[in-house]
Amino acid sequence: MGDSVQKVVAALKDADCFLLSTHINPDGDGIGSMLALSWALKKMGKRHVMVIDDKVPEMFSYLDGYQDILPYAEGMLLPFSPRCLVALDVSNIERMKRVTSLLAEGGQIINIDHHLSNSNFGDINLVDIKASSCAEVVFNIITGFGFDLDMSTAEAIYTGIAIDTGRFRFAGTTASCMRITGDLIDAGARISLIADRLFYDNSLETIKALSEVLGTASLYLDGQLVVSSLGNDFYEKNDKEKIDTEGFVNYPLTIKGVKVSLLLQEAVKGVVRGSLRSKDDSIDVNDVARIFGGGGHAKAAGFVVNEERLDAVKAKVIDAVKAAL
Ligand SMILES: [Mn+2]
Repeated sequence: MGDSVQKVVAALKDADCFLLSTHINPDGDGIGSMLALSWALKKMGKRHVMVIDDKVPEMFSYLDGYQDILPYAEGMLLPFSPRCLVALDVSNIERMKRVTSLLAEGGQIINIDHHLSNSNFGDINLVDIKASSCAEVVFNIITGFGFDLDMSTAEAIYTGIAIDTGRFRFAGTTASCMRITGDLIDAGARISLIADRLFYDNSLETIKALSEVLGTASLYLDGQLVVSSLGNDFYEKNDKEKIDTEGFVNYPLTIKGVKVSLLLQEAVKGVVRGSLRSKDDSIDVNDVARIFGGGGHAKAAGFVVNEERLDAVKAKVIDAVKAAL
């Protein structure tokens, strides 16, 4: 776990001029965690900016403060020189890309996360691998400040928890996670609206991509592994910008007898992205992803391989899963 919630609370109270960030390809946990902490810093009168080295996904535009998240731009001017970088849901410092270059020389890094694969890159590291989400860790920090929860903060935290627990299904969905969720609803989080925005807002291209992925599903290793893919030809024939494959890897995992699901995608020619999910305690997909330079959690991990064909990557991952089973 590294440093304690109390230590982070004290460090945040001490410092000023914060730069909040999350990983590239940001998800609801990263965005929600950033916004929740931003509301707390605002209440304390602390100067802060939110910057990510990616586009800000439009699907989170229902969150209050969304419009204040800035995409990184070369030579961008900030209202102050950041003295403290708070990394949220970031397993590895490289995943923030160029955002780190905005931190003033000698500035400190506070690393708040829940990934098993976290490299503890911060000066302060609060990595709670038992937490359902980074948002849950942020909830504990905000509780440490002693504020009442407001609706904006509650919805940001709820978004992170709902996404990272796979709608309250995964192992991280503990009693304490559910109690926190109860507090968020008490604070006014509009859970029905959030569910609509997160899960019932697909494009036609996304549904066609899902059909394509499901059509490729094949079983390996006596039915313990299912592999599906979305090749570069599909991406080239359709509007890439409208395809969101988040969560696709979970569908084949529902097949009876399957322990691991692998989804391979080649959105950019020559760049193969792998997503791994496990529903069996006997196999840790974080270990498998690490072989390919990635990581994540025991039951959900990913990796990116450059300059290799999708079929070649597939054969290698099947071998790695075979060895891990
Ligand atoms: Mn997360």
